[in-house]
Amino acid sequence: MLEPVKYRSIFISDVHLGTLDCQSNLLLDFLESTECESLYLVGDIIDMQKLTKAVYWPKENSELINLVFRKAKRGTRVVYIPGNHDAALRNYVGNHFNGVELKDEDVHVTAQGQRLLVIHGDCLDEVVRSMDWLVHLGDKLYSMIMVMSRYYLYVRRLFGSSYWSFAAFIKYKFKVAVKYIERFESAAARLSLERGFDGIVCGHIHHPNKDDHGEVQYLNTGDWVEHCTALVEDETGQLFLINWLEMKAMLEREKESFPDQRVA
Ligand SMILES: [Mn+2]
Repeated sequence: MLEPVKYRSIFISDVHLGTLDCQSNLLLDFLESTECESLYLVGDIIDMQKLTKAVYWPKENSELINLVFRKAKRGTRVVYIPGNHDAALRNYVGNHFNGVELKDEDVHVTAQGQRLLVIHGDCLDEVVRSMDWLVHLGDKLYSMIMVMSRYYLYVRRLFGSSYWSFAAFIKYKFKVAVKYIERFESAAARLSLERGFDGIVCGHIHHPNKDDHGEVQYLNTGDWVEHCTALVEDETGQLFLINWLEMKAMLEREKESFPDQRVA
């Protein structure tokens, strides 16, 4: 076991515990390998929406929850900001559970004095919603085209080869997704600016990113379904977006190169 990496704060979101895709074993590994003063759970941690339909709860999920409570007990400030998949917890905002604070939003002040608004981000859906129909239309079109592709040769013969291009459709779909992300990011940055913050930390769209939008910083923690990312702040107040799989590989390589330094 490597010595835990120390951070001032750690932000994670979109873990979706209770779904098959959740990488709870990797998150468990990440939280066991790190220590911090503040741990922000930025929404969609427990997927209560999915759990009401089917229960999928491997033992790592319980271990993970126990570890978070243990960290809170040992003095880590743990803030849980419910998202849309764990919205039921919003009824308990303002309460503490075993040292875990439940909040609608929070303000994090970095060691450099930057004031960051911390929200899950589903409140921005309203602003971005106008794109929704386009995304859904894209999905519908995609399934339709998948079915149609079985008859591709037939269709081609019927209408000529230039009737439609699958590659062009994929390109279009990608453009819609990119546009959606861009709109979410600028809506978040705008909110941060309007409310007088230096930046915004959010999740929700499963797209990790750290970017400057004019005067404000946009920080998205990503997710533990696909990306396995976290936003971390070091002692000096610098913020980094880390990918746990890449970082773990790097730490292990370091340990191999300097074995003595790690013995303590
Ligand atoms: Mn969400």
